[in-house]
Amino acid sequence: MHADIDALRERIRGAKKIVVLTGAGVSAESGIPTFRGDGGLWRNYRATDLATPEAFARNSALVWEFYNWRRILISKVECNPAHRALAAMQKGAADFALITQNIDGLHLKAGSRNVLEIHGNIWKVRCTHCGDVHLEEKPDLGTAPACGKCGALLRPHVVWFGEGLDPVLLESAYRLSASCDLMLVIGTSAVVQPAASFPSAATSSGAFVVEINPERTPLSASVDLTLLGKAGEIVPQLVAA
Ligand code: BJW
Ligand code: ZN
Repeated sequence: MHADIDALRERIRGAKKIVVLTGAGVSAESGIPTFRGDGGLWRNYRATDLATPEAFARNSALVWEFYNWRRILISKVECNPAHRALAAMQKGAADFALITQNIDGLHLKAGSRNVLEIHGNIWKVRCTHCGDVHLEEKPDLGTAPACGKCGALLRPHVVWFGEGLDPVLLESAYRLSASCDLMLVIGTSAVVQPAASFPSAATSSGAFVVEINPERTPLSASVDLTLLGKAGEIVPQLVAA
């Protein structure tokens, strides 16, 4: 493991273009529950069952309760060593982009730039009628927040199952993945598409792909290196002087 980390640190130093793909595991050590696995439950609902347009159509108040609960939680947590180390890694890199599936905004808060939030941002809301998107800073928006422009129901500006990703972001994410020489895949179960396909786009283009996760994932068999461990413990070692 130490030899792997030393070699990877050298590889990071020499890379022309680094792309990092993150998932919920990178925020786990900040105290934000992941979607799958232990602690992925909320009031007897699976988080993934509430992250759907069908759930919102059936019971928008319940979905808003879930998102308000997460907004309140996220408003109270701090970035962790993994977020900070990725921001530091970017400072020393020639070309660096960070693609995140997380909606918590913690990469930006830690100082990362060139961040593609492909599943949206929990601090943004979108009108279900006029489509207006804006930031709402107050954590608890109640169970039926209304659009200031047209009065219709607002929804979180996030991407639920069955919804398409922003085509501009999606195209950028694929282009970045297929043009980097090093990709780090951190804290994702790699089961949700299309994000789970970015590493293979990188591999196909000849990039060296590294996975950092305490558990093996469907990606583990095809990446060049798996570092088994917590993001907050491993990532800082990759940027240590
Ligand atoms: C640690 C750690 C520590 C713990 N350190 N690590 C092709 C094949 C099959 C299905 C599909 C397909 N294409 C599309 C689909 C359907 C679907 C899908 O992928 N389903 C699969 C589950 C089967 N995909 C979609 O619907 C997507 N839309 C789409 O493709 O649209 C096509 C379309 C085109 C045109 C018109 C219409 C449609 C959209 C997917 C949106 C996902 N949304 C969510 C909710 C976002 C909002 C919110 O957060 O509330 O995104 S679901 C949830 O999963 C969330 C996450 O971003 C996403 C990924 O989860 P992630 O980050 O990997 O978290 P976990 O919990 O799964 O894993 C955590 C990992 O961390 C674990 O591995 C731990 O071991 C690890 N870990 N502690 C490091 N300390
Ligand atoms: Zn509106």
